[in-house]
Amino acid sequence: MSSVPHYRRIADSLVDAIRSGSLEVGARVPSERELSAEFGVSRMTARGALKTLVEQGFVNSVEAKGYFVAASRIDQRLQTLTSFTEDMRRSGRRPSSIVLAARKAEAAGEVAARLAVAEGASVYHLLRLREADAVPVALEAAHIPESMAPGLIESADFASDSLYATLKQRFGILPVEAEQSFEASAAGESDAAILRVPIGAPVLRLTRLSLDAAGRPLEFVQSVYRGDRFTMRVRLAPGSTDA
Ligand code: 16G
Repeated sequence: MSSVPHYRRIADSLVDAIRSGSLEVGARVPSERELSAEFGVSRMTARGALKTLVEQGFVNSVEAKGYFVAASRIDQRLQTLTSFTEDMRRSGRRPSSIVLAARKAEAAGEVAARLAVAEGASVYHLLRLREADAVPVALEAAHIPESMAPGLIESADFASDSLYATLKQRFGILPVEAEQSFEASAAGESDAAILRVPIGAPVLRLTRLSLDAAGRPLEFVQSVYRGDRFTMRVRLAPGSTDA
């Protein structure tokens, strides 16, 4: 007899059905009554399974209608400084990118200020549509000082290669510290078209400034993440605001 509680076993089998596509996004999930009959458990156990799936974001509960398969969200853990490629692989998804721009540019305004380079200094501009299992999920505009990684753009194919892996392998540099900010926003016309969401759909605007081991700014990234695809998760330690 397995030690996995019955509600967990039912939840797991529904997750398998969702992952395999036999229960598609928007499909009705069997009700408490149906699950209790199918698995030979009490209604309360069946309810526990459905509640677990709602908490994990696999299923939405619709008042008086039942439970429905939710569009799957990417669970993004924020305590480590990881790349998109690593995040997607960890969540069992296949990362890919469409390179919309990869060129040299002159630093100006906020980009120059955040990278602490002079206005007009040479930076690489890398604009990528990031995909998870071939679905567009984020638009990332990265700026990297040319002096940090001369020849960066020519040294990789960013449709498939990871920026962080390229920086590490080709240039021996790594982001070791970063500051990231999040703002809720609505997709404008061009972001909506690229991310394939309706105009005005909720998005998160993220910025990340990463520093290398010597504390030098390495990348300044302005991203637009689809609001319906991500859950940002952070673990909080006890502390006090006046620490
Ligand atoms: C993440 C980073 C981005 C970085 C990218 C590198 C955000 C919020 N986060 O998406 O700063 O450039 O990973 O990913 O933008 P890669 O190594 O897979 O190319």
